[in-house]
Amino acid sequence: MATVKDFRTSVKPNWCPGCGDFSVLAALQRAAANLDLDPSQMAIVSGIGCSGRISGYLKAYGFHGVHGRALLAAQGIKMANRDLTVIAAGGDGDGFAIGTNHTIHAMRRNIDITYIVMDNQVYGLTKGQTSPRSTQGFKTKSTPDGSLEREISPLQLALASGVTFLAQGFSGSTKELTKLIEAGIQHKGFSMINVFSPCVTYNKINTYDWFKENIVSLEDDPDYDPSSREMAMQKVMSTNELCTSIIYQEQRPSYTELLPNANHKPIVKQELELGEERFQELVAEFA
Ligand SMILES: Cc1ncc(C[n+]2csc(CCOP(=O)(O)OP(=O)(O)O)c2C)c(N)n1
Ligand code: SF4
Repeated sequence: MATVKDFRTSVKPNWCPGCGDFSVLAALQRAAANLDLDPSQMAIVSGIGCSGRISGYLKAYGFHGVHGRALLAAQGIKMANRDLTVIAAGGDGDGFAIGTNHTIHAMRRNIDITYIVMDNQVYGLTKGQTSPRSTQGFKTKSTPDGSLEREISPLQLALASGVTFLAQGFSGSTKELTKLIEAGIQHKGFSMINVFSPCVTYNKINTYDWFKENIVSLEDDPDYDPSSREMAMQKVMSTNELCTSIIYQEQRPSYTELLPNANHKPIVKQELELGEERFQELVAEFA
């Protein structure tokens, strides 16, 4: 049986004390242990940002990619070796600014990876500029008079893009977050988990206390049915996206299951030798 220790590296996170990303890392390690995953059969791909450093802190194959491009590498890895558990992770800037298109297309493609967004509603690594998740009026050095633009709505975006598993968690509730990550990893298809992960240094509005006062858990609503996309959309809109728990889940064939070579071995496990006869046949095709 795997333990949390199996997913720890010797590298000490350099996040600010109190950063919400610590809880995301802890929840991911705990979820991996609870699911008895093998670190050598797991890959984590991240973008650039404070949140993106997570790929160096989880013991698994790690790829610290380019800003906004975590999902590209993660999808490539999954297609080459669908036996791996693939996690993509990054900030709200990574996923909902520069990487928005990739997020949308990965969701409609329904490739079997888990995408964790550490949503602190600000750019942390580059020292506190406004992100597309910052609320209208949010003041930073880049918007001294307050952001003029409406914030993006990740949950509505996900539901409209055909996501098959959507959850939202909070770094102040690591237990609930662990359960959500476990469910996301177990889901066969694309799972997106948006996590309110406060930036204690640059976001003095959306703090732990603010979230505790404003978020509601859908688990408290006995009539809530996460298999209804319509109900999910209504709930997300009526709570102004401030809800946690599994918001929506449906089963649909994943991209890798639909691939024409789906019944063959994963690409990385296929024999490389062509054989002289087959080689000559190929050469003849292009002669
Ligand atoms: C192509 C590119 N554009 C911009 C940057 C600068 N940059 C690095 S991190 C970042 C935003 C970080 O915010 P977020 O993704 O929300 O992550 P956080 O640091 O808040 O966890 C930006 C704009 C970059 N590294 N590469
Ligand atoms: S700047 Fe913000 S997001 Fe970055 S490590 Fe510090 S608290 Fe976390």
